[in-house]
Amino acid sequence: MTPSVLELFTVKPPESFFESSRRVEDSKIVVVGFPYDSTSSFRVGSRYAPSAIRRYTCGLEGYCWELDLEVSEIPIADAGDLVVVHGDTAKTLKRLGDVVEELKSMEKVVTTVGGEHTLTLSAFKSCRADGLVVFDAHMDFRDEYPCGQRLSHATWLKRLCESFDPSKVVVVGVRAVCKDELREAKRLGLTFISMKEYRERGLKAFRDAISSMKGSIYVSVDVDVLDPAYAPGVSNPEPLGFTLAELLEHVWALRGLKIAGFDVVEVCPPYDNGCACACASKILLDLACLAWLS
Ligand SMILES: [Mn+2]
Repeated sequence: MTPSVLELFTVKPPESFFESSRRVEDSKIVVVGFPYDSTSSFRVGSRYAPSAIRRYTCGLEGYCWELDLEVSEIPIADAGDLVVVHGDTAKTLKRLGDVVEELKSMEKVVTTVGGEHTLTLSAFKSCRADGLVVFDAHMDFRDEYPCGQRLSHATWLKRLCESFDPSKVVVVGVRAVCKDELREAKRLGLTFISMKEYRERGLKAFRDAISSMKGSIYVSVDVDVLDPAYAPGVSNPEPLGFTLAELLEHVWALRGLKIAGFDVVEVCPPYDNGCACACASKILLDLACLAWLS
């Protein structure tokens, strides 16, 4: 029998997310690890995050107070890690896209755990959502980064918006940009909420931004949206970020929207003291609960 793309391009690690032993066929939410960090420009090591976060999800109490749901009640499966090709971002993203596509054809909600943020470019397209919500300290809207490199962790959103309406994207928690990308984001009509705006308007800024969203959404959480005090182990730490409670209030505000897929990216275990992995696990738990209720 010919193996499926999923069988061909994933490997099963010894532990599984949330200690799930369910099979992909018997689940609604399927988690895929993306152990890739070849375009990381500052602190490398997010390739180790899928296995580190797996371990932390097994140690976390799986009850979500806000949604009154326990992770064991959710049909969730761990499909293992993508077999990546280090140094070949295009090939690795194509492979992830094929795997996500196959899972979507089985009507699954796909969760990808990075790894670097470039994965969203591929996973979002294959999930075919109508809107995109990104939590990130950065805008990732540069045309090239570094100079001459069009496909990287700092350019993926610019590439994504070449084939997707930027007004259907909401980026939250922005505080680290260069002037050029800010100008370009405004020119193209990208919706974004800076930390400055959040401090002035609170959660209302986000509620207003998502009020016009229709159909299904994809949610991407770059853990560096949190303040480094809460999540020190990320690839590009930026001060003046959210507390985990502030971030989760935004996540809970998504209740009522249909979630087609989501990801949690940029945790960098070699620089972590356990806090970023614990935060990433909690974010995954609440998003999984939210996706199941949607
Ligand atoms: Mn970022």
